[in-house]
Amino acid sequence: MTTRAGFVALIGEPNAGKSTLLNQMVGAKVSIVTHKVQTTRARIRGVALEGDAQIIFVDTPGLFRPRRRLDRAMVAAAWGGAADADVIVLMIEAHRGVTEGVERILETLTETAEGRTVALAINKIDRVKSGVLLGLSQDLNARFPFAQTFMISAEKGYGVEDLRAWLAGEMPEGPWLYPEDQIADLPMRMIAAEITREKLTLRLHQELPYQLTVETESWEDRKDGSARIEQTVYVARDGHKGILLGKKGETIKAVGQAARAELEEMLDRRVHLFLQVKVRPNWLDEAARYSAMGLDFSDGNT
Ligand SMILES: Nc1nc2c(ncn2[C@@H]2O[C@H](COP(=O)(O)OP(=O)(O)OP(=O)(O)O)[C@@H](O)[C@H]2O)c(=O)[nH]1
Ligand SMILES: [Mg+2]
Repeated sequence: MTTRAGFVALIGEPNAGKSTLLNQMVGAKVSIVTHKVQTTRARIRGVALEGDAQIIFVDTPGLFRPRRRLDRAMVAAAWGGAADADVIVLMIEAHRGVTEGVERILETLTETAEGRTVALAINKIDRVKSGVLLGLSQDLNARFPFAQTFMISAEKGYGVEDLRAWLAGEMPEGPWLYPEDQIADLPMRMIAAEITREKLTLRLHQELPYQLTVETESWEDRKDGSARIEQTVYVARDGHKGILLGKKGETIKAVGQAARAELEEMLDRRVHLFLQVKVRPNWLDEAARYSAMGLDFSDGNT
């Protein structure tokens, strides 16, 4: 049997639904999802099989105008993912249409993606009347030579199979790159940290989710089959620590419970999760924090 294998980068504005699509393609939660922008911080791979093809989806951080070092490193990671991929899928939100952000992405694609296979996925079609889709698709196709256009709902799964089947056909011939049963290549320690960050992002308001990072400090597989996991949440200010802890530690407790419940389900075993909050005013400029997130610190240089 001839096999195929290749990389598909999912790019788009923050919140476009890239991580939701990755999870839908893989059939499991590999990348965290929230209703807030800039949830994904680094490239996250998920593996899907379609007939004789192994498709390695690369979820990327959203593309936006970066302000901080972390933002720049995230945007660089996203474009880096696109540069390495066999196929790029640009995701657009149907109800938002061609925003300024989308225009900027199309400009960069025009400059950098010459001769590459770029597909358009108009996502969240469940949020619009079908009448608007044709016009949006025509508008976008007039702006960039997309190889193919798909109308999808990453969340509901509409159109996702068609997209996957088409992508499989675009994959170059070659041996599979991951074992057949592997769906992700992020270390479990990192997935565990991401899950905690997802729960923090869901619970905290305004700027706070963007001012913190989570690292797994230790992971002990115990004799009784349970896992003991210690994590540190780094925040930049004393005030943030107070908000994170909440009254009588209620907030951090609720976050820990939600993260633990999800980890237990994912790992199918008992989990003891310990969260510690550390104030580290300069964590956003510390190289070690970036490598823990899977980002290149030097990408943040101006
Ligand atoms: N209604 C609707 N909501 C969707 C769909 N796909 C994703 N969403 C929602 O859109 C929000 C953002 O989804 P994500 O998958 O985190 O988006 P993202 O592109 O990965 O965002 P960043 O990581 O911030 O760049 C979440 O609340 C999703 O549930 C869809 O097809 N329909
Ligand atoms: Mg994401």
